[in-house]
Amino acid sequence: MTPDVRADAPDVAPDGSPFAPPAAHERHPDVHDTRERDHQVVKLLVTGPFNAGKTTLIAAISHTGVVDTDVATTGDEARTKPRTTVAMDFGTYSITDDEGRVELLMFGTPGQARFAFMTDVMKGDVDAVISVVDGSDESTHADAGRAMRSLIADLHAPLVVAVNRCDDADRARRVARRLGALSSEAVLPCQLIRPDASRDVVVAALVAALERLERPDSWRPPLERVIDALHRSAAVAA
Ligand SMILES: Nc1nc2c(ncn2[C@@H]2O[C@H](COP(=O)(O)OP(=O)(O)O)[C@@H](O)[C@H]2O)c(=O)[nH]1
Ligand SMILES: [Mg+2]
Repeated sequence: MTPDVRADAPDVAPDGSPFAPPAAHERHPDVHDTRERDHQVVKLLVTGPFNAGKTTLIAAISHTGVVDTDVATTGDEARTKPRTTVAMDFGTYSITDDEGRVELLMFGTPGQARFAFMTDVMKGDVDAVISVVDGSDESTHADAGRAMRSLIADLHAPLVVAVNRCDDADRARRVARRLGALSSEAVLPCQLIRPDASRDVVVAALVAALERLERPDSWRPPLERVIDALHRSAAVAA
């Protein structure tokens, strides 16, 4: 039997309840568009293989204690380090000034290949991505390359490659290119064990976000304010 469809019938949801499309102001919003002018959020994804230095980077910047999900490592990985991230690391860096509040949210993915889907989920909704790789341990580069190529496929946010445990810019560039980074992507050699190196990497990611700004011009000042604050905190720490 064909369903009884009347032009004047109210919309009905599949469960039979009355359904009307939400008004424009009720629709689930893009968080960036609806956030109040004086409270902006900037999101960074920190990704890369196991033991590269991701948690160290987030912990160096975060104002709040990093919400980590590190647990005792098992199997072969236990030989590399005793604890490892199994869900997301989460850290924040907030500034409040005359213009209002800007919150930098940093999300760190677990490094093991079995968690690669989390990077795929997150990479579509951040302002920039930091890929941390270990410049000193080539045995990690096969995994790092697979992760990098998968990350870059259909990535719209700008990418900064942080080659950790490395001091040489040429070597860092060579490592990043070998792992699949494009020549247009920023590459930084760094020692993330030093907090100022973490700051430099985060600033580079925010600068890359500024340069690739696809959001309205109103996004420029919040990004610039976070960059300024990070520069100032670096000067104070020095
Ligand atoms: N020597 C040295 N150790 C580092 C550096 N960065 C991180 N580490 C150490 O390497 C280990 C793994 O770092 P972690 O941030 O947990 O790696 P993740 O698995 O990518 O989150 C930790 O014990 C860090 O303290 C670095 O630049 N130099
Ligand atoms: Mg970690």
